[in-house]
Amino acid sequence: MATRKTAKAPNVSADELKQYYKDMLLIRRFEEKAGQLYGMGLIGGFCHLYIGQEAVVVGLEAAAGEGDKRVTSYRDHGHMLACGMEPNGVMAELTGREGGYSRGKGGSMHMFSKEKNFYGGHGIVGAQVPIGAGLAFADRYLGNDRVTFAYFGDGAANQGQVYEAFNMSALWKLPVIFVIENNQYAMGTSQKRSTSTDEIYTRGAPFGIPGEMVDGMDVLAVKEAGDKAVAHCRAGKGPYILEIKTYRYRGHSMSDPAKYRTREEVQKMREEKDAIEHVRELLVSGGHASEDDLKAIDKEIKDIVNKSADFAKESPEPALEELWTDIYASDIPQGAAVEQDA
Ligand SMILES: Cc1ncc(C[n+]2csc(CCOP(=O)(O)OP(=O)(O)O)c2C)c(N)n1
Ligand SMILES: [Mg+2]
Repeated sequence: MATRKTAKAPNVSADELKQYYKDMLLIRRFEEKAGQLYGMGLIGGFCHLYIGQEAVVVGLEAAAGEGDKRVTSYRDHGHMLACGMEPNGVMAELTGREGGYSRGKGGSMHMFSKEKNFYGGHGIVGAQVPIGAGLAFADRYLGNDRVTFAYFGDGAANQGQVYEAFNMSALWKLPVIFVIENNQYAMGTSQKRSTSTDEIYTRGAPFGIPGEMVDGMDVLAVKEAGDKAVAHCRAGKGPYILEIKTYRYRGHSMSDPAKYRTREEVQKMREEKDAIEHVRELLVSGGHASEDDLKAIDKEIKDIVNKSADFAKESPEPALEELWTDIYASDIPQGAAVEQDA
């Protein structure tokens, strides 16, 4: 395949590089399996695959620290796996089974993990952005140095509520990184047809929010930009925008015939820009992994994914009584004694 040069020598250890490779491969193989299960009728409803975009979430998760939060859209399986949620629980949720993260009641777009600080999975375009600002507000209020990653798409970047969230975040110096996953399409509408600028990251400027564009097919570039954004937020300087240029190889959802772009366009991205191939080349050319090592990793990942599919198939459908659970929160902290900023 055509090689793409990384701007500079990777500033990460061989172990880190290998970990990025594994993390991205897990997302890809997991989603390929989800696509198969969908085709077999084992997954119903909507299912939006993340294949092609893996470097975005893996690079940013590598920049995140303990206690940091994340919230995203319906294209969310990659985010869940990258923040450490269990493949078994995610696959079981996709198939609507009791062993799933929402006990089979949420499906692809509605999974959460309090333990991993993953706040969904949201089907309303852009709705997660003010939620991200709210999560960051909570951390600012509590006086800790946690950071929230609020992911959204290029299409969502044209939503009014995004700018309301920008305004309040800037005003209150909230520790939130607005991550625009610019995969260049919003359903069948290309960025060129929908968006007034091809530099969406500049839209924070009127609010005084710094931003930058990042190559989302290069996990190292994403990690580096993530480190910078995290340091900015942790230092109490307020929000930061990362517009990460990426590409989805599959349709918008499983039911998209993808008539709005050519096969050649997709093929070219896969052949020339694929983020996983990029790291594979760095591992091999740097002498960090042999072809046999990579085969072993591939097998290890496939085993995890196959096990998650078996787990999902074996998990029962939720019992009827589940209809009445998880409706109201029962453990809302009352009058938590937190001191407000002066
Ligand atoms: C408020 C709202 N309007 C419209 C839709 C229908 N819809 C679902 S996804 C989508 C496109 C969003 O594109 P983008 O933000 O670029 O994210 P991507 O799917 O590319 O990850 C639209 C219009 C919706 N779910 N919610
Ligand atoms: Mg998009």
